[in-house]
Amino acid sequence: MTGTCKIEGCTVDDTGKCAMERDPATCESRVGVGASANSFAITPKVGASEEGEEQSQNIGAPVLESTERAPAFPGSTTLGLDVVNRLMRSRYVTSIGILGESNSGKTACLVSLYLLVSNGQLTGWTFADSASLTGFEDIARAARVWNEGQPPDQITLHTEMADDRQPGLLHLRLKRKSDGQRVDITLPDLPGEWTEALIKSSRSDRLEFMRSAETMWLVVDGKVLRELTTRQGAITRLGELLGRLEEMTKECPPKVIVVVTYRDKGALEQSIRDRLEAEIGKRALPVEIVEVAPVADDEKVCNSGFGIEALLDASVGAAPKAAEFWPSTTPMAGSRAYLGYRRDR
Ligand SMILES: Nc1nc2c(ncn2[C@@H]2O[C@H](COP(=O)(O)OP(=O)(O)OP(=O)(O)O)[C@@H](O)[C@H]2O)c(=O)[nH]1
Ligand SMILES: [Mg+2]
Repeated sequence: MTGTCKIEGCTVDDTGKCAMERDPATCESRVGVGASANSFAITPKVGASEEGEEQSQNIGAPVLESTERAPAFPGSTTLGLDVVNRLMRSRYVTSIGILGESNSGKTACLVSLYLLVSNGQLTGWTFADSASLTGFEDIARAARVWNEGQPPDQITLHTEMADDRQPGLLHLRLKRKSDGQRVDITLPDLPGEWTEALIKSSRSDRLEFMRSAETMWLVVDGKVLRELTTRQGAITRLGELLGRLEEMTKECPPKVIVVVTYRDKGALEQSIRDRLEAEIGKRALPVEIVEVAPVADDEKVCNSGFGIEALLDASVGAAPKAAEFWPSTTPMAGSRAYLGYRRDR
């Protein structure tokens, strides 16, 4: 006898295979199987009915269990540099760089530009296309959430990057009404910390992509500039930022636009403007000052979106004046040099 089987050499206990090639559960040679063999004979019937019920319940259910997966991180809705590079290979794209401290109004300018162009409220431009509509929608969403008819305190939220080292870019294709020219622009939405790190510690590795920018917006918080106690600090930091930028873009200096927000608090006083210009004058970069109000608290002073079109025109250039097709030139006496040549001799 071997194990539970009476037959010498049967390995049913180890291998599960009966030496007599019978069903191990019902083989009579196995010790103690007789009784259980009967129960085996009955149970399959009960099991079969249960199984049948179970099967009928499972009709229409998914055939395979879904595998347990860790939730994926949401994809970035702004464009990565690789996508923008591909875009730039296919057509001319004007790259605009945006720098500015936290809460200066960088994102608000982007939201305002997007809302103005998507609602057809720019006089000289119309919307043609965008490769990052969801990116614009994401930053514009907060502007649409009103509390019982009141606009929110914060129109935009502090910009946070999914990847602290990779910039996210937004793309717009606009059609200039005056000459029908289509212009592609890319604009980054970066957190203010990137600019603050550039000013404080000259950290510019993350801003490498901005070296190719044709135009650079340096956004300055107009509220801080208007406040006497914070004014000098803001002007000094702007000067330092201009210095860093000059250093960064030595080979190909961009056109710089100092964008002063909070125009809804009134036009910048001449004395503040003079001090700004004096600080700017210390640098070699060409700089223009544009006052904007992407969001206006007081619409009596100016509407939301004030100055954004001027900023766009200053960034991509207004349409060149069309040359007169056939200018009439009345000949002046003695001006026909060829015919008059040596006539006097
Ligand atoms: N009234 C008024 N509010 C403004 C103006 N510009 C910006 N704001 C407000 O300032 C807040 C901060 O502006 P953001 O555009 O988020 O600032 P940011 O530079 O993107 O800030 P970070 O993302 O933190 O770097 C916004 O929620 C607006 O409500 C403006 O011209 N007028
Ligand atoms: Mg922001």
